[in-house]
Amino acid sequence: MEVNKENSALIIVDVQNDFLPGGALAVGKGDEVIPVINKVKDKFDLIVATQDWHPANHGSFAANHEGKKVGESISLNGLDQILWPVHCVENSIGADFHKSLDKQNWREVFKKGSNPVVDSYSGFFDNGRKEKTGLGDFLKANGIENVFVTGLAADYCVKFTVLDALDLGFNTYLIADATKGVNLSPNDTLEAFKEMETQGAILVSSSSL
Ligand code: VGL
Ligand code: ZN
Repeated sequence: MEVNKENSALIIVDVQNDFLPGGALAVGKGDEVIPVINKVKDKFDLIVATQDWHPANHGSFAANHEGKKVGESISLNGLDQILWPVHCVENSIGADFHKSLDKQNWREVFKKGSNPVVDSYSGFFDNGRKEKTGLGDFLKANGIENVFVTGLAADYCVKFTVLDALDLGFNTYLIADATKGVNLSPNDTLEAFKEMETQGAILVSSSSL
């Protein structure tokens, strides 16, 4: 398929050091998405990125709940919350985008997860859907109808970004070879792919664009 540059955007989700091998919340083979994203980028005029950006006291960190371990769930402000290792703390190296990621021509970066009492997987809203990041309005203001989603992690932030994009009425494509999952359970990424497809996302490979 040919990407229509006029009304299509590339969304790069959370390609940050902490989600890459060696990082605090490393996604297996997460680094393999970088050359794919760098290459596919040339097909787009409008490129945006999201950045997980937590204060040190964030409620999604197991370390901030006495006696709780990574992977356990709690209720955070009324929402189910999986507890994660400390990651993507604002202004830390872990929160930086990977140095090999080509940031040329990025139009805007949307930070998420700054509110200590609510997590934010989607690039559009927090998990309670109370606050917008501005990404949806930005895309609409720029005449975008088609979004192509890439990045980390397939089973969390990429999935929820895709589901919200669909909900907001965008024709939503997942570039399947430009994402990798955390896989807390072994099949999580496969299940996430299925769920996104069921909800209307179109899975494409970068070589088909
Ligand atoms: C993410 C867990 C916690 C992600 C962010 O980017 O997928 N996952 N924070
Ligand atoms: Zn996070």
